[in-house]
Amino acid sequence: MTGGPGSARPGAGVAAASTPRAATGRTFRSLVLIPSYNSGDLVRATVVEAHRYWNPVWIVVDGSNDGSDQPLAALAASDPSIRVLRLPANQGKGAAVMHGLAAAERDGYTHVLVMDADGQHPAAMIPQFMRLAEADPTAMILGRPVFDASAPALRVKGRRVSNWWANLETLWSGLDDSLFGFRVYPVAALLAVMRSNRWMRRYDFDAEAAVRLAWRGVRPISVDAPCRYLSRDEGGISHFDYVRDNLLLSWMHLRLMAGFIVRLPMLIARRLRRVG
Ligand SMILES: Nc1nc2c(ncn2[C@@H]2O[C@H](COP(=O)(O)OP(=O)(O)OP(=O)(O)O)[C@@H](O)[C@H]2O)c(=O)[nH]1
Ligand SMILES: [Mg+2]
Repeated sequence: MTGGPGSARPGAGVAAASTPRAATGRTFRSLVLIPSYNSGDLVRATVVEAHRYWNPVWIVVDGSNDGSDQPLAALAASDPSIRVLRLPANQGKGAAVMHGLAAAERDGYTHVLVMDADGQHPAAMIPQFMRLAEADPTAMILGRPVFDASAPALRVKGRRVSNWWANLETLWSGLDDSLFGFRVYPVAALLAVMRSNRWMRRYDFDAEAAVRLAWRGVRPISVDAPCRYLSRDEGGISHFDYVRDNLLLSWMHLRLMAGFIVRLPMLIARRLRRVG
């Protein structure tokens, strides 16, 4: 495996040996990709924490104008396994991930673990997720969020609606959570899906990626992963806008339902093959 566990000492990660995979014929190479838009102080801490467990770690600064990219530049200057990519203007989470994916593809990476910049995701689980991806490089490894009391009830309930639709759209093929952003994706498959349509560039990325990859036959493997909501005092920051982003998600499910209807015979046939 190229790309490898960090050494639990920031900035001192070690790269493990390459592992050729029979399943894909390609060497499994993975990195951690963190899209960041105005993430405040948390993004630096998130990168340092992720780098304790993996290298390389790449950050896509999505047109941030809050100065949060400055400490990242310093980190990257001191450690070649940390890399900062920049978009000149804000383009949305999906567009930021896609920018990082294209660069990862150019550098020969087969898998990326995407995680949020805002300290909500469990960096300590990165090695486990990477191991699962390496064991089945054709699958996607999806975090199944385990919320604590810090999670706003409205958000927890709201995601059940999106999850229900995503499960219908994939004929209950195993997407436990459609929205959680802590995941390992096969790079080539996700880029193919994203290049085939002009959606998935903003907050509609996570759910649409899971559904479209499942349609493509990428098997979801779901793993429980804790998700924290940090308080304002802790620097907690969210760009989720209830009206704008719920409208975006509703439009997304509308077009995914259209895609679902077209694919229904294929999904039923696939289901029957699995049962038979
Ligand atoms: N919302 C948003 N996030 C972006 C954008 N570009 C990059 N991101 C990153 O995408 C990740 C998710 O953004 P959040 O606003 O926290 O969305 P979320 O985690 O689903 O929402 P919460 O559950 O409220 O935290 C963070 O790492 C952001 O920095 C963007 O244009 N909008
Ligand atoms: Mg968040």
